[in-house]
Amino acid sequence: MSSKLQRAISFTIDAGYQLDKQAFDFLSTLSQTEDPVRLMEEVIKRIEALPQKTLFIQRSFLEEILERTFKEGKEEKLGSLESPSPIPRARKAFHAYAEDAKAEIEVIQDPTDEICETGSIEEYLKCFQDRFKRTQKLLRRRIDVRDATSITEALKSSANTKVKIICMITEKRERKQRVFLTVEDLETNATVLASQKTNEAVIKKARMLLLDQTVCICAIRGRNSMFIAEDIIWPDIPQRQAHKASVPVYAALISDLHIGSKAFMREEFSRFVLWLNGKFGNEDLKDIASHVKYVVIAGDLVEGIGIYPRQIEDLAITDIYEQYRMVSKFFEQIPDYIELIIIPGNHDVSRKALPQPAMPRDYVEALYEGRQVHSLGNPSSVRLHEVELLLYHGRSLEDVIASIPNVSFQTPGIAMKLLLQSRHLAPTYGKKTYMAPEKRDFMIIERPPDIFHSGHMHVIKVDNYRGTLIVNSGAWQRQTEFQRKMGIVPNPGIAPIVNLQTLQVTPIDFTASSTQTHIASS
Ligand code: D5M
Ligand code: ZN
Ligand code: FE
Repeated sequence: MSSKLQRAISFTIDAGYQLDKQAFDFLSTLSQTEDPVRLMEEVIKRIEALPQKTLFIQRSFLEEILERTFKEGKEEKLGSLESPSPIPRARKAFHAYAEDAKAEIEVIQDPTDEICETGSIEEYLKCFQDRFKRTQKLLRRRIDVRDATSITEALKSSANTKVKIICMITEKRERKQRVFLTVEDLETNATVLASQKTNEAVIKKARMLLLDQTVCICAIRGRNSMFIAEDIIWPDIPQRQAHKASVPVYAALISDLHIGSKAFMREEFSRFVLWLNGKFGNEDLKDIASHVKYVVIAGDLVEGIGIYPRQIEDLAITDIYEQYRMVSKFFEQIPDYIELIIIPGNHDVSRKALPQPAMPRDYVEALYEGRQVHSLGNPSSVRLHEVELLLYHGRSLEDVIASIPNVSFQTPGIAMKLLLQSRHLAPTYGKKTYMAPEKRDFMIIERPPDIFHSGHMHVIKVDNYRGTLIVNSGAWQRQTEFQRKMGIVPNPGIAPIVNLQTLQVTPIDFTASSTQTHIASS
């Protein structure tokens, strides 16, 4: 790209606008004979004077300004025809490797068409029973759990003998370096004591327990119906080699756009979209862009309306349909050869309770107008080439943070690791995470994923746990007043890009202008 054209584009973006495809091509051609910077300065000046500002500048608008400027004779000419800037040296044209690579997408699990809850007590019971039975199965695959018995069996054993029980944690209380647990299986319940005096390691483990999760407890049979914990075993995921793609295709993993919010980072997100088009960033970054075959969005596409009290004051777009129309405008700008995969978050139009079905086509038509989108439920599993991704927005991470010591908004990786260990995406019922009872518990992590992708925290984090790549994909929304009050410090505007052939992650920081765009440290 000629440096003048680059400057014209940077100027446009920094002013908060974006050129649509045709306008960009027009400016590109024009820049070989005219001064694109001066044209854009004039264009922005005119837009700023308009009562209704637009985000996307169209070709017709550029043509009109160009024409009018001549006719009105205010400017003699933009640039000079006598000395055309030389046609840019045959710079390396942007050739997208990903354009030639065939997409390989297979949806492994999507709750959308299986949701049938009516909300009766029986259904809650069925859902919890399903959770218990299936988690028990996962636990029993472990050699160290195979000899576990039911609570009833363990209660029959005499005092001071060793027992192992598989149980759900229904209560957890800590007092004077002792954690008291109430546990349950399908038949009965019991009390388990983890005491620092008898076992230093086990009390640490007990503190990591999430309510309503199913684990195996190794204990000594005490008096009454009490057990003294010696060890706690989570179902966990086995250590393994992740699957990798056989070709160098990349996936951009993002989330939490919050389009419609005053704090939506329009410029930064525009840069991201331009980068996907090979029209932003240095040669190294363009090389990465040329391999991007998938853009995966883990929820909160829009800011929504009525999500929290007085949210209206924070909205730039107050109509939900308009919010999705704006999303669609951005989607249209993503090259057609890139496959777009989306799931809803807690700000999107879908029911609030988990599992969430895909955003409904009849309700948010605008979202699906512009281009093809693979729209799935939350959570979903999808295979891209050989690589299995678990996509989950991440609402329950808040519950994990609230109940486990030393886990915070700044450490979403640790919270995600705990969910993998629990083999469940939202163990705790009745806190921040709403859950709808389904006969089948869709939140169980049945298969250990190669990539576990969540958002919601607005803090980018890349981690690895037992062969699973953990990515929390940050956000495209500046810190809101609500988040400031909550002490949440987001680091938005950075997109983690995964090479599916190596599972290496490159976080690209779009918060700086073109020349300074760089690979962020994560
Ligand atoms: O969530 C954005 C961030 O704000 C994320 O870090 C969770 C946090 N958050 C959101 N709602 C709440 C409530 N009600 N309490 C505490 N923390 C919260 P987002 O879903 O994008 O708004
Ligand atoms: Zn969000
Ligand atoms: Fe969210």
